[in-house]
Amino acid sequence: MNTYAIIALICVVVVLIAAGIFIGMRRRGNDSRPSGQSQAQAKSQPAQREAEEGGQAAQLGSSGSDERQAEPVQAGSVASKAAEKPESSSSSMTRLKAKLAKSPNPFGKALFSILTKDHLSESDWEDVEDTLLRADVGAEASEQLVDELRADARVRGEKDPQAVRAMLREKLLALVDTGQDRSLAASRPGAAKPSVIIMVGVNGTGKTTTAGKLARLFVAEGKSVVMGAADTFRAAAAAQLQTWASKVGVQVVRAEREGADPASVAFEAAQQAKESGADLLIVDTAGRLQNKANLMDELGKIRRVVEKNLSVDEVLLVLDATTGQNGMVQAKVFAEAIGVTGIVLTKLDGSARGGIVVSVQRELGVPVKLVGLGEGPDDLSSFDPESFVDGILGGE
Ligand SMILES: Nc1nc2c(ncn2[C@@H]2O[C@H](COP(=O)(O)OP(=O)(O)OP(=O)(O)O)[C@@H](O)[C@H]2O)c(=O)[nH]1
Ligand SMILES: [Mg+2]
Repeated sequence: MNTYAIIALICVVVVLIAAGIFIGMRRRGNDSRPSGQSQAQAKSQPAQREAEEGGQAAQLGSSGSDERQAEPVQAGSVASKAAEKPESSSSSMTRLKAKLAKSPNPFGKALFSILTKDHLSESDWEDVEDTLLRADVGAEASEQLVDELRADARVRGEKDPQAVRAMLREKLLALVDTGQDRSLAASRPGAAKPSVIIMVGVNGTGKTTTAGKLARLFVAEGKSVVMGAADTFRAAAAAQLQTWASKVGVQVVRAEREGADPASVAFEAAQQAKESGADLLIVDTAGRLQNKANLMDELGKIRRVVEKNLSVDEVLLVLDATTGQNGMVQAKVFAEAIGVTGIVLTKLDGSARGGIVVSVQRELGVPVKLVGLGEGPDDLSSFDPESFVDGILGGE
Protein backbone atom coordinates (compact mmCIF):
# COMPACT_ATOMS: atom_id res chain seq x y z
CA MET A 1 0.00 0.00 0.00
CA ASN A 2 1.48 3.36 -0.96
CA THR A 3 1.64 6.42 1.23
CA TYR A 4 -1.38 8.08 -0.43
CA ALA A 5 -3.54 5.05 0.20
CA ILE A 6 -2.54 5.00 3.89
CA ILE A 7 -3.34 8.72 4.31
CA ALA A 8 -6.73 8.25 2.60
CA LEU A 9 -7.51 5.35 4.95
CA ILE A 10 -6.58 7.41 8.03
CA CYS A 11 -8.81 10.26 6.82
CA VAL A 12 -11.77 7.89 6.41
CA VAL A 13 -11.20 6.49 9.93
CA VAL A 14 -11.01 10.04 11.41
CA VAL A 15 -14.19 11.08 9.63
CA LEU A 16 -15.95 7.94 10.86
CA ILE A 17 -14.79 8.58 14.46
CA ALA A 18 -15.89 12.24 14.28
CA ALA A 19 -19.26 11.22 12.90
CA GLY A 20 -19.58 8.64 15.74
CA ILE A 21 -18.79 11.27 18.39
CA PHE A 22 -21.30 13.70 16.83
CA ILE A 23 -24.09 11.08 16.79
CA GLY A 24 -23.25 10.06 20.38
CA MET A 25 -23.52 13.66 21.59
CA ARG A 26 -26.90 14.07 19.91
CA ARG A 27 -28.15 10.90 21.62
CA ARG A 28 -27.08 12.18 25.06
CA GLY A 29 -28.77 15.50 24.38
CA ASN A 30 -32.00 13.67 23.52
CA ASP A 31 -31.83 11.49 26.65
CA SER A 32 -32.13 14.60 28.94
CA ARG A 33 -35.56 15.27 27.42
CA PRO A 34 -38.52 12.85 27.71
CA SER A 35 -38.23 9.83 25.55
CA GLY A 36 -40.72 9.36 22.83
CA GLN A 37 -42.91 7.31 25.14
CA SER A 38 -42.73 9.64 28.18
CA GLN A 39 -43.43 12.62 26.00
CA ALA A 40 -46.54 10.91 24.84
CA GLN A 41 -47.51 10.22 28.47
CA ALA A 42 -46.74 13.80 29.50
CA LYS A 43 -49.02 14.90 26.74
CA SER A 44 -51.65 12.34 27.54
CA GLN A 45 -51.90 13.17 31.30
CA PRO A 46 -53.18 16.70 30.94
CA ALA A 47 -55.26 15.51 28.07
CA GLN A 48 -56.73 12.85 30.34
CA ARG A 49 -57.31 15.41 33.14
CA GLU A 50 -58.96 17.69 30.65
CA ALA A 51 -61.13 14.83 29.54
CA GLU A 52 -62.01 13.97 33.16
CA GLU A 53 -62.68 17.59 34.06
CA GLY A 54 -64.69 17.89 30.92
CA GLY A 55 -66.66 14.84 32.03
CA GLN A 56 -67.27 16.29 35.48
CA ALA A 57 -68.19 19.59 34.00
CA ALA A 58 -70.53 17.77 31.70
CA GLN A 59 -72.06 15.97 34.69
CA LEU A 60 -72.48 19.21 36.61
CA GLY A 61 -73.85 20.75 33.49
CA SER A 62 -76.39 18.02 33.13
CA SER A 63 -77.49 18.15 36.76
CA GLY A 64 -77.49 21.90 36.43
CA SER A 65 -79.83 21.63 33.52
CA ASP A 66 -82.04 19.22 35.52
CA GLU A 67 -82.18 21.83 38.24
CA ARG A 68 -82.91 24.45 35.65
CA GLN A 69 -85.81 22.44 34.40
CA ALA A 70 -87.14 21.99 37.92
CA GLU A 71 -86.34 25.45 39.19
CA PRO A 72 -85.88 28.15 36.63
CA VAL A 73 -84.62 30.78 39.03
CA GLN A 74 -81.08 30.52 40.44
CA ALA A 75 -80.95 26.83 39.63
CA GLY A 76 -77.22 26.96 38.93
CA SER A 77 -76.46 27.90 42.51
CA VAL A 78 -77.96 24.65 43.75
CA ALA A 79 -76.18 22.48 41.26
CA SER A 80 -72.76 24.02 40.98
CA LYS A 81 -71.87 24.40 44.67
CA ALA A 82 -70.87 21.33 46.60
CA ALA A 83 -73.57 20.60 49.15
CA GLU A 84 -72.54 20.94 52.79
CA LYS A 85 -72.77 17.91 54.97
CA PRO A 86 -75.09 18.83 57.82
CA GLU A 87 -74.35 17.69 61.34
CA SER A 88 -75.83 14.26 61.99
CA SER A 89 -79.00 14.34 64.06
CA SER A 90 -77.53 12.27 66.90
CA SER A 91 -74.51 14.53 67.31
CA SER A 92 -76.61 17.70 67.06
CA MET A 93 -79.08 16.33 69.63
CA THR A 94 -76.31 15.77 72.17
CA ARG A 95 -74.87 19.22 71.58
CA LEU A 96 -78.24 20.97 71.64
CA LYS A 97 -79.50 19.13 74.71
CA ALA A 98 -76.47 20.48 76.54
CA LYS A 99 -77.21 23.94 75.13
CA LEU A 100 -80.85 23.73 76.17
CA ALA A 101 -79.81 22.65 79.65
CA LYS A 102 -77.78 25.86 79.88
CA SER A 103 -80.65 28.06 78.69
CA PRO A 104 -80.52 31.58 80.04
CA ASN A 105 -83.89 31.47 81.78
CA PRO A 106 -83.19 29.97 85.18
CA PHE A 107 -86.50 30.92 86.75
CA GLY A 108 -86.57 27.52 88.38
CA LYS A 109 -83.38 28.49 90.20
CA ALA A 110 -85.15 31.55 91.65
CA LEU A 111 -88.04 29.32 92.75
CA PHE A 112 -85.62 26.92 94.33
CA SER A 113 -83.91 29.60 96.38
CA ILE A 114 -87.26 30.74 97.76
CA LEU A 115 -88.49 27.23 98.49
CA THR A 116 -85.38 26.27 100.46
CA LYS A 117 -85.88 29.08 102.97
CA ASP A 118 -86.43 28.03 106.57
CA HIS A 119 -89.81 29.54 106.83
CA LEU A 120 -91.98 30.50 103.87
CA SER A 121 -94.02 33.64 104.47
CA GLU A 122 -96.96 34.90 102.43
CA SER A 123 -94.68 37.30 100.62
CA ASP A 124 -92.37 34.41 99.69
CA TRP A 125 -95.29 32.67 98.04
CA GLU A 126 -96.08 35.88 96.20
CA ASP A 127 -92.47 35.95 95.03
CA VAL A 128 -92.85 32.41 93.74
CA GLU A 129 -95.89 33.43 91.71
CA ASP A 130 -94.21 36.61 90.42
CA THR A 131 -91.20 34.62 89.31
CA LEU A 132 -93.42 32.28 87.33
CA LEU A 133 -95.34 35.15 85.76
CA ARG A 134 -92.16 36.98 84.79
CA ALA A 135 -90.96 33.83 83.06
CA ASP A 136 -94.18 33.78 80.98
CA VAL A 137 -95.54 30.60 82.49
CA GLY A 138 -98.97 32.25 82.31
CA ALA A 139 -101.38 33.24 85.09
CA GLU A 140 -103.38 30.03 85.23
CA ALA A 141 -100.42 27.67 85.28
CA SER A 142 -98.53 29.85 87.77
CA GLU A 143 -101.45 29.83 90.17
CA GLN A 144 -101.84 26.10 89.80
CA LEU A 145 -98.19 25.46 90.51
CA VAL A 146 -98.18 27.72 93.57
CA ASP A 147 -101.28 25.97 94.92
CA GLU A 148 -99.68 22.58 94.40
CA LEU A 149 -96.45 23.62 96.04
CA ARG A 150 -98.26 25.08 99.04
CA ALA A 151 -100.36 21.98 99.42
CA ASP A 152 -97.41 19.65 99.09
CA ALA A 153 -96.45 18.41 102.52
CA ARG A 154 -92.90 17.87 101.37
CA VAL A 155 -92.44 21.60 100.74
CA ARG A 156 -93.78 22.50 104.14
CA GLY A 157 -91.66 19.95 105.90
CA GLU A 158 -88.71 19.33 103.62
CA LYS A 159 -85.48 21.13 104.39
CA ASP A 160 -83.04 19.07 102.35
CA PRO A 161 -82.23 21.24 99.31
CA GLN A 162 -81.68 18.20 97.07
CA ALA A 163 -85.12 16.85 97.91
CA VAL A 164 -86.74 20.25 97.32
CA ARG A 165 -84.94 20.50 94.00
CA ALA A 166 -86.07 17.03 92.94
CA MET A 167 -89.66 17.84 93.90
CA LEU A 168 -89.58 21.13 92.01
CA ARG A 169 -88.12 19.39 88.98
CA GLU A 170 -90.90 16.85 89.05
CA LYS A 171 -93.57 19.58 89.24
CA LEU A 172 -92.02 21.63 86.45
CA LEU A 173 -91.79 18.54 84.26
CA ALA A 174 -95.48 17.88 84.87
CA LEU A 175 -96.22 21.48 83.91
CA VAL A 176 -94.22 21.20 80.68
CA ASP A 177 -95.97 17.89 80.09
CA THR A 178 -93.74 14.95 79.30
CA GLY A 179 -96.58 12.87 77.91
CA GLN A 180 -97.04 14.64 74.57
CA ASP A 181 -95.97 13.31 71.20
CA ARG A 182 -93.49 15.90 70.02
CA SER A 183 -92.32 14.08 66.91
CA LEU A 184 -92.85 15.64 63.52
CA ALA A 185 -95.36 13.75 61.40
CA ALA A 186 -92.69 13.49 58.70
CA SER A 187 -90.40 11.58 61.06
CA ARG A 188 -92.91 8.99 62.19
CA PRO A 189 -92.84 5.45 60.84
CA GLY A 190 -95.11 5.18 57.81
CA ALA A 191 -95.04 8.94 57.20
CA ALA A 192 -96.64 10.15 53.98
CA LYS A 193 -94.29 10.63 51.06
CA PRO A 194 -93.95 13.50 50.45
CA SER A 195 -94.80 14.73 53.92
CA VAL A 196 -95.74 18.39 53.99
CA ILE A 197 -94.70 21.01 56.52
CA ILE A 198 -95.99 24.59 56.31
CA MET A 199 -94.25 27.29 58.34
CA VAL A 200 -96.43 30.14 59.65
CA GLY A 201 -96.08 33.02 62.07
CA VAL A 202 -95.82 36.78 62.45
CA ASN A 203 -92.97 38.80 60.96
CA GLY A 204 -89.43 38.00 61.91
CA THR A 205 -90.05 35.09 64.24
CA GLY A 206 -87.64 32.81 62.39
CA LYS A 207 -89.82 30.93 59.87
CA THR A 208 -87.35 31.00 56.99
CA THR A 209 -84.40 30.24 59.23
CA THR A 210 -86.25 27.33 60.79
CA ALA A 211 -87.33 26.04 57.37
CA GLY A 212 -83.67 26.09 56.33
CA LYS A 213 -82.51 24.36 59.51
CA LEU A 214 -85.24 21.74 59.15
CA ALA A 215 -84.23 21.00 55.57
CA ARG A 216 -80.68 20.41 56.79
CA LEU A 217 -81.91 18.02 59.48
CA PHE A 218 -83.84 15.97 56.95
CA VAL A 219 -80.98 16.01 54.43
CA ALA A 220 -78.70 14.74 57.22
CA GLU A 221 -81.13 11.83 57.61
CA GLY A 222 -80.74 11.08 53.90
CA LYS A 223 -84.17 12.41 52.92
CA SER A 224 -84.92 14.34 49.76
CA VAL A 225 -86.49 17.73 50.32
CA VAL A 226 -88.28 20.26 48.11
CA MET A 227 -88.91 23.75 49.44
CA GLY A 228 -91.62 26.15 48.38
CA ALA A 229 -90.89 29.87 48.74
CA ALA A 230 -94.47 31.00 49.30
CA ASP A 231 -93.24 34.27 50.78
CA THR A 232 -93.58 36.28 47.58
CA PHE A 233 -93.96 39.52 49.48
CA ARG A 234 -90.27 40.38 49.16
CA ALA A 235 -87.88 38.99 46.55
CA ALA A 236 -85.27 38.77 49.30
CA ALA A 237 -87.37 36.18 51.13
CA ALA A 238 -87.06 33.63 48.33
CA ALA A 239 -83.37 34.43 48.00
CA GLN A 240 -82.93 33.83 51.74
CA LEU A 241 -84.61 30.44 51.46
CA GLN A 242 -82.58 29.65 48.35
CA THR A 243 -79.36 30.34 50.25
CA TRP A 244 -80.30 27.82 52.94
CA ALA A 245 -81.41 25.28 50.34
CA SER A 246 -78.35 25.63 48.11
CA LYS A 247 -76.03 24.78 50.98
CA VAL A 248 -77.56 21.34 51.29
CA GLY A 249 -78.45 20.86 47.63
CA VAL A 250 -82.20 21.22 48.06
CA GLN A 251 -84.47 22.40 45.27
CA VAL A 252 -86.55 25.54 45.81
CA VAL A 253 -89.74 26.26 43.92
CA ARG A 254 -90.18 30.00 43.78
CA ALA A 255 -92.02 32.68 41.88
CA GLU A 256 -90.25 34.54 39.15
CA ARG A 257 -91.54 37.90 40.29
CA GLU A 258 -92.13 39.64 43.58
CA GLY A 259 -95.78 39.87 44.56
CA ALA A 260 -96.85 36.68 42.77
CA ASP A 261 -99.69 34.67 44.31
CA PRO A 262 -98.16 32.69 47.20
CA ALA A 263 -100.82 30.01 46.83
CA SER A 264 -99.75 29.35 43.24
CA VAL A 265 -96.15 28.87 44.38
CA ALA A 266 -97.35 26.48 47.08
CA PHE A 267 -99.43 24.60 44.50
CA GLU A 268 -96.49 24.33 42.10
CA ALA A 269 -94.17 23.22 44.90
CA ALA A 270 -96.59 20.49 45.98
CA GLN A 271 -96.91 19.28 42.41
CA GLN A 272 -93.14 19.16 41.93
CA ALA A 273 -92.56 17.44 45.27
CA LYS A 274 -95.14 14.82 44.30
CA GLU A 275 -93.80 14.30 40.78
CA SER A 276 -90.20 14.04 41.94
CA GLY A 277 -91.15 11.59 44.70
CA ALA A 278 -89.48 13.75 47.37
CA ASP A 279 -89.69 12.69 51.00
CA LEU A 280 -90.59 16.14 52.18
CA LEU A 281 -92.05 19.44 51.11
CA ILE A 282 -91.37 22.44 53.34
CA VAL A 283 -93.37 25.56 52.51
CA ASP A 284 -92.15 28.90 53.87
CA THR A 285 -94.77 31.65 54.12
CA ALA A 286 -94.56 35.39 54.62
CA GLY A 287 -94.75 36.83 58.11
CA ARG A 288 -98.16 38.35 58.76
CA LEU A 289 -99.92 40.11 61.56
CA GLN A 290 -102.69 38.03 62.99
CA ASN A 291 -105.12 40.95 62.81
CA LYS A 292 -104.92 41.25 59.01
CA ALA A 293 -107.87 39.13 57.99
CA ASN A 294 -107.01 38.99 54.28
CA LEU A 295 -103.51 37.74 55.05
CA MET A 296 -104.85 35.13 57.41
CA ASP A 297 -107.29 33.99 54.70
CA GLU A 298 -104.35 33.68 52.35
CA LEU A 299 -102.85 31.06 54.69
CA GLY A 300 -106.03 29.01 54.47
CA LYS A 301 -105.79 29.21 50.68
CA ILE A 302 -102.15 28.07 50.71
CA ARG A 303 -103.16 25.03 52.69
CA ARG A 304 -106.10 24.22 50.42
CA VAL A 305 -104.10 24.39 47.19
CA VAL A 306 -101.36 22.16 48.59
CA GLU A 307 -104.09 19.69 49.51
CA LYS A 308 -105.09 19.39 45.87
CA ASN A 309 -101.94 17.27 45.53
CA LEU A 310 -100.78 16.25 48.97
CA SER A 311 -102.11 16.06 52.47
CA VAL A 312 -100.70 18.63 54.88
CA ASP A 313 -99.23 16.74 57.82
CA GLU A 314 -97.76 19.55 59.77
CA VAL A 315 -98.33 23.27 60.24
CA LEU A 316 -95.62 24.69 62.44
CA LEU A 317 -96.33 27.98 64.17
CA VAL A 318 -93.04 29.75 64.69
CA LEU A 319 -93.06 31.87 67.85
CA ASP A 320 -90.31 34.13 69.07
CA ALA A 321 -89.71 33.27 72.74
CA THR A 322 -88.65 36.82 73.48
CA THR A 323 -92.06 38.29 72.58
CA GLY A 324 -93.68 36.83 75.67
CA GLN A 325 -97.42 36.82 76.11
CA ASN A 326 -98.00 38.71 72.82
CA GLY A 327 -97.12 35.45 71.18
CA MET A 328 -100.16 33.87 72.77
CA VAL A 329 -102.62 36.15 71.00
CA GLN A 330 -100.90 35.40 67.69
CA ALA A 331 -100.93 31.71 68.32
CA LYS A 332 -104.70 31.52 68.73
CA VAL A 333 -105.50 33.40 65.53
CA PHE A 334 -103.06 31.34 63.48
CA ALA A 335 -104.49 28.16 64.90
CA GLU A 336 -107.96 29.22 63.76
CA ALA A 337 -106.82 30.31 60.29
CA ILE A 338 -104.80 27.31 59.19
CA GLY A 339 -104.76 24.78 62.01
CA VAL A 340 -101.49 24.35 63.90
CA THR A 341 -99.99 20.96 64.73
CA GLY A 342 -96.85 22.07 66.51
CA ILE A 343 -94.95 25.05 67.81
CA VAL A 344 -91.40 26.07 67.12
CA LEU A 345 -90.11 28.31 69.86
CA THR A 346 -87.23 30.30 68.42
CA LYS A 347 -84.61 32.53 70.05
CA LEU A 348 -84.82 30.59 73.29
CA ASP A 349 -81.08 31.19 73.45
CA GLY A 350 -81.72 34.88 74.07
CA SER A 351 -84.84 34.70 76.20
CA ALA A 352 -85.30 34.71 79.94
CA ARG A 353 -88.93 33.74 79.50
CA GLY A 354 -88.90 30.06 78.75
CA GLY A 355 -92.19 29.70 80.61
CA ILE A 356 -93.92 30.46 77.32
CA VAL A 357 -93.47 26.76 76.56
CA VAL A 358 -96.03 26.05 79.26
CA SER A 359 -98.49 28.80 78.40
CA VAL A 360 -98.55 28.26 74.65
CA GLN A 361 -99.07 24.52 74.99
CA ARG A 362 -101.94 25.08 77.38
CA GLU A 363 -103.52 27.78 75.29
CA LEU A 364 -103.38 25.91 71.98
CA GLY A 365 -103.37 22.34 73.12
CA VAL A 366 -100.51 21.57 70.74
CA PRO A 367 -96.97 20.73 71.81
CA VAL A 368 -93.78 22.67 71.40
CA LYS A 369 -91.97 20.37 68.99
CA LEU A 370 -88.82 22.27 68.15
CA VAL A 371 -86.73 24.97 69.72
CA GLY A 372 -84.37 27.43 68.07
CA LEU A 373 -81.23 27.90 70.12
CA GLY A 374 -79.21 30.22 67.92
CA GLU A 375 -78.69 31.56 64.44
CA GLY A 376 -76.29 28.81 63.40
CA PRO A 377 -77.40 26.34 60.73
CA ASP A 378 -77.56 23.42 63.15
CA ASP A 379 -79.08 25.32 66.09
CA LEU A 380 -82.49 23.70 65.90
CA SER A 381 -83.41 20.97 68.33
CA SER A 382 -86.38 18.83 69.06
CA PHE A 383 -87.87 19.96 72.35
CA ASP A 384 -86.71 17.82 75.21
CA PRO A 385 -88.69 18.58 78.42
CA GLU A 386 -86.01 17.17 80.74
CA SER A 387 -83.17 19.26 79.32
CA PHE A 388 -85.47 22.26 79.30
CA VAL A 389 -86.43 21.86 82.97
CA ASP A 390 -82.78 21.30 83.91
CA GLY A 391 -82.06 24.56 82.10
CA ILE A 392 -84.67 26.55 83.98
CA LEU A 393 -83.60 25.02 87.30
CA GLY A 394 -80.03 26.13 86.59
CA GLY A 395 -76.96 24.28 87.84
CA GLU A 396 -76.83 22.40 91.10
N1 LIG B 1 -80.73 33.94 68.38
C1 LIG B 1 -81.56 33.37 67.50
N2 LIG B 1 -81.89 34.01 66.37
C2 LIG B 1 -82.74 33.39 65.52
C3 LIG B 1 -83.28 32.12 65.79
N3 LIG B 1 -84.10 31.79 64.75
C4 LIG B 1 -84.05 32.82 63.88
N4 LIG B 1 -83.24 33.79 64.33
C5 LIG B 1 -82.93 35.09 63.71
O1 LIG B 1 -84.12 35.84 63.58
C6 LIG B 1 -84.05 36.70 62.46
C7 LIG B 1 -85.32 36.54 61.63
O2 LIG B 1 -85.32 35.24 61.08
P1 LIG B 1 -86.14 34.86 59.76
O3 LIG B 1 -85.98 33.42 59.55
O4 LIG B 1 -85.80 35.76 58.62
O5 LIG B 1 -87.61 35.19 60.24
P2 LIG B 1 -88.95 35.07 59.40
O6 LIG B 1 -90.00 34.65 60.34
O7 LIG B 1 -88.75 34.23 58.20
O8 LIG B 1 -89.16 36.59 58.96
P3 LIG B 1 -90.24 37.13 57.90
O9 LIG B 1 -90.20 36.22 56.74
O10 LIG B 1 -89.76 38.52 57.59
O11 LIG B 1 -91.55 37.16 58.59
C8 LIG B 1 -82.80 36.31 61.72
O12 LIG B 1 -81.79 37.23 62.03
C9 LIG B 1 -82.45 34.94 62.29
O13 LIG B 1 -81.07 34.66 62.22
C10 LIG B 1 -82.91 31.47 67.02
O14 LIG B 1 -83.36 30.37 67.37
N5 LIG B 1 -82.06 32.15 67.84
MG1 LIG C 1 -89.11 34.63 56.23
